[in-house]
Amino acid sequence: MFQDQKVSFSGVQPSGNLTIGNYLGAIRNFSKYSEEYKCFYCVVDEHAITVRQNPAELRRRTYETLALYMACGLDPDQNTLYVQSHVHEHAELAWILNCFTMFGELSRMTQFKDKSSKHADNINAGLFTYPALMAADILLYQTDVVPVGIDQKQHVELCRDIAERFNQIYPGTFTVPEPIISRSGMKIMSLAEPTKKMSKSDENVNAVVYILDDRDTIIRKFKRAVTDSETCVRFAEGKDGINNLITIYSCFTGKTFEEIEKEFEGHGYGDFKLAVGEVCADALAPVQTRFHELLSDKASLEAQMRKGAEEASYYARRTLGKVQKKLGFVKL
Ligand code: ATP
Ligand code: LTN
Repeated sequence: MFQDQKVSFSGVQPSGNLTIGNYLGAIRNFSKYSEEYKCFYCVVDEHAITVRQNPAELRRRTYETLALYMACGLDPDQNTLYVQSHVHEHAELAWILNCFTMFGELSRMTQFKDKSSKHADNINAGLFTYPALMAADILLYQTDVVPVGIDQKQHVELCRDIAERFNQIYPGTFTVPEPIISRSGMKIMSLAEPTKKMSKSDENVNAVVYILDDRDTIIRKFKRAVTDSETCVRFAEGKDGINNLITIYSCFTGKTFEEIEKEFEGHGYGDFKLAVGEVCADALAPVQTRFHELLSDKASLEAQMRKGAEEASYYARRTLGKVQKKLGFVKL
């Protein structure tokens, strides 16, 4: 579809304020592909409504997520940046793929199990079939690589199974995608419960560092991060809190774990926590400045959404048309 150029696709839900987990695990890695690949990065608002959203907040966060994509370095002239609900082919292909996805497969999804226990009063069918919509997002663009955090690996693997199943019946329809998980930002953990993923929907705001937190807040949150009763900064099994802080420091500075252990030899956790807070705040400062500039011009953001949706629709239409033809739908 792109004259031998490979395709990268990923998405982030506008379901909360974005965290440094989203930044290090996903968004920061998106721009790595901009030069060589044809890139589509989507604000997946249709995925977000699998749990109840406040309409005004969902709308605001959709603008914010697009602005953050750009503030994190994604150039809209080099990447197709758009909002999922602006390209109706996503929902249409999702229905078709639902018919090629098995109940047993969906039942095994960890995210479904987690979210249905968290939202026990609203275990809706959308929450259950969410991976079929995610597969549609990816397969519409004949995607080769999907940069995501490790928590999404299972969904991308299911997407591969769906693509292969479809291709077996209707050969040559979809490119089978690969998940790309960055080594460094694989899984950033909660600062309060370091065995749990840092998540934007966590109710404890002190467990989470948001990309838009100010410097003092970032430093205060790291100071309060849960660690252990040892005093020496070293990466080891069972030291989940310190391991998480070492990972974060390594992501922001590019230093290896060994270099970090050496740098903090003879220092206590207090010094180390302060250093982590400072490198994080320093790295996020330019992103925040650019974000506020972009957000202050809504008209430009909307023009951007329109341009992205037009570009994406062109490719999405082609794949959906091919799928409908293969299935035997009458084309007028
Ligand atoms: P929610 O809390 O609403 O489930 P989330 O914080 O998990 O949201 P998503 O929108 O589901 O965020 O994820 C966007 C991307 O960020 C995905 O690729 C996901 O793997 C990645 N990601 C999210 N949290 C982390 C984390 N703690 N560490 C590394 N990557 C993460
Ligand atoms: N399910 C993902 C968000 C998401 C996505 C995608 C990621 C929706 N569609 C397509 C990569 C590719 C999540 O919850 N983080």
